Amino acid sequence: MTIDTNRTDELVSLTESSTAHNYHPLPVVITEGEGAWVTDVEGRRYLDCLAAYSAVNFGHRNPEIVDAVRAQLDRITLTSRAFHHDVLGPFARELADLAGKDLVLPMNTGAEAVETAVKVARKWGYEVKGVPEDSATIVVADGNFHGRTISIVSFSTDPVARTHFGPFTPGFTVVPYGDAPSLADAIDETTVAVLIEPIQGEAGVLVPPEGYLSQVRQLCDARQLLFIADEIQSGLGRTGATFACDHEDVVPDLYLLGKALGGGVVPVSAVVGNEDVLGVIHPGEHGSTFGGNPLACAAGRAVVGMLRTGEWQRRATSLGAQLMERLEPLVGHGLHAVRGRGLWAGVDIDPGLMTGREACEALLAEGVLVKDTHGSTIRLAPPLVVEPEEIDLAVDALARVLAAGKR
Ligand code: IF1
Repeated sequence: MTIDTNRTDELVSLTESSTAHNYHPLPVVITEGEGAWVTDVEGRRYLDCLAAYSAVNFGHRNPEIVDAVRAQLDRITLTSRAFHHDVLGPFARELADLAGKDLVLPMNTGAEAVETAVKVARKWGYEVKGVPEDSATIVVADGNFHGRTISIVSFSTDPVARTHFGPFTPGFTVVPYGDAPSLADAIDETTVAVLIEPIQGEAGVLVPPEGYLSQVRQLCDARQLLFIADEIQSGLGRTGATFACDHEDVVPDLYLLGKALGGGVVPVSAVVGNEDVLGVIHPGEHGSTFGGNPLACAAGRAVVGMLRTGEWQRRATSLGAQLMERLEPLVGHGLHAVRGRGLWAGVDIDPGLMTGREACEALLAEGVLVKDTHGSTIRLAPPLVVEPEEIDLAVDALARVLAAGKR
């Protein structure tokens, strides 16, 4: 049966003729979503195993989040921070309490949270630690992904993210990820912070060696540095804990949150920390038009409320165990390796079999949406509402794709 793809083709060419080509999407045009499933303009359904890079942890159009946002839409959506509004205080207190911290600095995108943290760390370095003015350095890890702004790509190690975007922002030192001794060696009198992802997402869901986060924490304590954990992708339930740092009982000085904090409905990000760090920022020194807006805070409150009971974290743990149990037997049968934590897996396909993109296209034809990272690695991160039988469906589809690729 030939499927009519006119509508898809029409919309793809309209998009491609009307937008800058900063992405190379798979040839699917999505028009609806609910829970872990999306539907394209031809009426075909797909299991979404990307969840917008963990921004849709709670499922497409989660009813609790949509209801909270819908109610806020009928009250007020934006005041700017020139005035108070009645949702920011409750949201910030509830989020700070979830993180065991004093204060929240609300922003919108993950990159803004990262940029905010860089500014806070530098200011803290000059005003609290006493680092000489304009000399602050921050240690970051190779393979990092923290966003797309000029300062953030200044410390990226991915040529695709950096080429022809110079000149770059100084003040960053790159060390191998997961290697505490090299981190120790990189610290000097100008160092003010260490910024890392507790699990590297874009690098392919790289879980650092057990104890690495604790070593980073100890080094930061010993050398009076801020430990900044970018939990924008790893946080808020994805790894089976509220924060990925929780797996080592490590508490960073600043949590960077985003993506799922807005429930996949509105952009919400935040820098969460204690007064002795975030207190270096005074009125007029930092902010954003939409940061902490009522609509964002309504979504954020719903998300924080959902995370408070631990059920979403437990769900990610059990579904993640099932996912890994199903993936592991494929190693040596088309897969080179699988790794991950909670409901988040990085899958290295045998490069001789197919590229990551080819795997994504083949899985698309099987009704499963995934995204490659680099080379032949794909990530699997369905919304945490996914059902056990749907985990099986996704892995069965991958097994079929690998078997077909072998011929
Ligand atoms: C794209 C992946 C890319 C992030 C971490 C900060 C940010 C991100 C750990 C910035 C954003 C997104 C960006 C998006 C695709 C996705 C991504 F890593 F998740 F896979 F690009 F590498 N810290 N990651 O993962 O947050 O400003 O985007 O809200 O740029 O295509 P943002």
